[in-house]
Amino acid sequence: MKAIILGVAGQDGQYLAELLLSKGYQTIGVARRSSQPRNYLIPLLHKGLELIEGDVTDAHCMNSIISKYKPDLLFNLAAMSHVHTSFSSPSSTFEINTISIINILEAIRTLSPTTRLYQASTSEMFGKNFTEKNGEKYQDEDTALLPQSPYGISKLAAHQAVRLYRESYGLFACAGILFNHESERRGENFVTRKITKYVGQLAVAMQKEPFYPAVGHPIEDFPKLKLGNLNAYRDWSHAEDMVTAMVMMLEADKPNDYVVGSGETYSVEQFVDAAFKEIGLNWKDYVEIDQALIRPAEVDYLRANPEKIKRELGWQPKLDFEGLVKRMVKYDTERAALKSSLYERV
Ligand code: G4F
Repeated sequence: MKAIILGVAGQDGQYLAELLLSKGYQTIGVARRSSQPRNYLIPLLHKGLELIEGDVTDAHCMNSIISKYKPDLLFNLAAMSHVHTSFSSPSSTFEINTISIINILEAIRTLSPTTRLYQASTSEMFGKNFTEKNGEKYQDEDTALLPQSPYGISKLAAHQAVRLYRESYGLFACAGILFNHESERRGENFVTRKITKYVGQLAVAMQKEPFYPAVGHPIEDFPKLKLGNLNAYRDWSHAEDMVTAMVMMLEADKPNDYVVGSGETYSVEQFVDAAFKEIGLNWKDYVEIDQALIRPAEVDYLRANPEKIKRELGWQPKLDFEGLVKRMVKYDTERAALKSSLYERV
């Protein structure tokens, strides 16, 4: 069985490649051309990943990849995924997130109609909406979609295109409406990783008083952590749990869309608090609000109701919020310590 991952270089692409390879799939990873070497993909190449260059915004490129490999499974994880950035780059966000899926769907429909497609949809599509029932607030597959960012709108258009092609042409096309998912491989401009990276550096700086070479600031002059809105609530999971859901969707008997998340919600402030508590500090002494990081529109409350995927496909997350924070802080502390010791040796 053959699987292609579009967007293999990102957090989810890496975990998904590991999972598919462990399940015995021939796995082809597609990434945009980069002038920087992607050394972090070397372990995956050793495990058997075939890495090729490709761009989802180029229809010709999608046609040639899909007609050459005719994969059993195709995962579209390629995206401009940073919500705040989408406000300053709305056109390119649409090109990368929306035009791309039309290229992919058309290539599958005309060249490889038995290929099963996974589309990375997102809880950002709910925007301000939630369902309120029996005193609980959540989003599920029936909650109306009302995105609050160019990113959310671009993903909603892509989501609808996947449904349309499934219903009109009978393609096996699924969309996973994934809530926030994080890890030690998360990009450093997303809020969780930004926080844990800072906390890790602070932890090492405290041990190495009075000077912390990897950052170049003495502990008494350690720069503040600048954050935006701390009052937004998110449903945070580990990315490894999420890629398991992606594969379950494409290995199922019939195509469907599913909400995937932990079912719990925590504010950004609660994440900050939990991360600082890991190193025994009070976040209020280190965090500063920067108005430039406040978005023109915000999604205030996200909490998944993942009952459908649990019931129909048997999905269960392994790591909870506390475990996620611990794992990320531990990783970033060890990383900061390693960088610091390497610096001292040269
Ligand atoms: O980490 P974030 O940038 O993630 P956001 O906007 O929720 O989007 C992520 O999850 C979506 C799923 O719901 C994905 F579709 C999307 O691709 C991405 O993976 O921000 C989380 C919250 C926001 O409310 C933001 O306003 O944190 C708040 N925040 C506060 N200070 C910050 C910051 N976000 C970022 N990135 N950086 C800050 O300094």
